[in-house]
Amino acid sequence: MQEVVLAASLLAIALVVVAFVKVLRELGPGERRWSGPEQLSRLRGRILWLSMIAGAALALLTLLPWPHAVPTGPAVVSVAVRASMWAWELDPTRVPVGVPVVFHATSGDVNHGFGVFDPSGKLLFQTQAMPGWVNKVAWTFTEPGRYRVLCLEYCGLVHHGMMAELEVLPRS
Ligand SMILES: [Cu+2]
Repeated sequence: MQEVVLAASLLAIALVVVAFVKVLRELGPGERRWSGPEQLSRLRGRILWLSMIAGAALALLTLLPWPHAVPTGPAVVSVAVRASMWAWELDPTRVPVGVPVVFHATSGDVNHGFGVFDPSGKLLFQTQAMPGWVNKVAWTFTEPGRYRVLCLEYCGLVHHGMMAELEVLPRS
């Protein structure tokens, strides 16, 4: 499924690039310039191209490492996550530090956003909790402590009250 989305996205990006290049080629030399002095116009053009190339490179970097394999094996801890209006059910609610934890997130009613925050309140990772679908997300906690689960997608009146706690236990 992710491969299909990636292929469709790349195809759409390629179409936009083709259209952009076609328009650029059809413009006359005078039309290609921005108004203002020639040198400033060229500088603006270079800045535009550089920022587009840097943006594309940064976007590609976010895809690495590819494929986004979810770790498996005996060392992996699985946590079942079930969202519903307006509560989280996590099973188990305690996980060990330093071990890959794979969260299997789903929902019993509408879409929710499964977000896990560290004890200082920083968002570590998130995925959608959707009805009829299980999204997997893996995380290795490096510090023991009490982590908070909050809903990141508005899902009705008591959305703000959708909280749960996940305890990360120190190595025994
Ligand atoms: Cu919600």
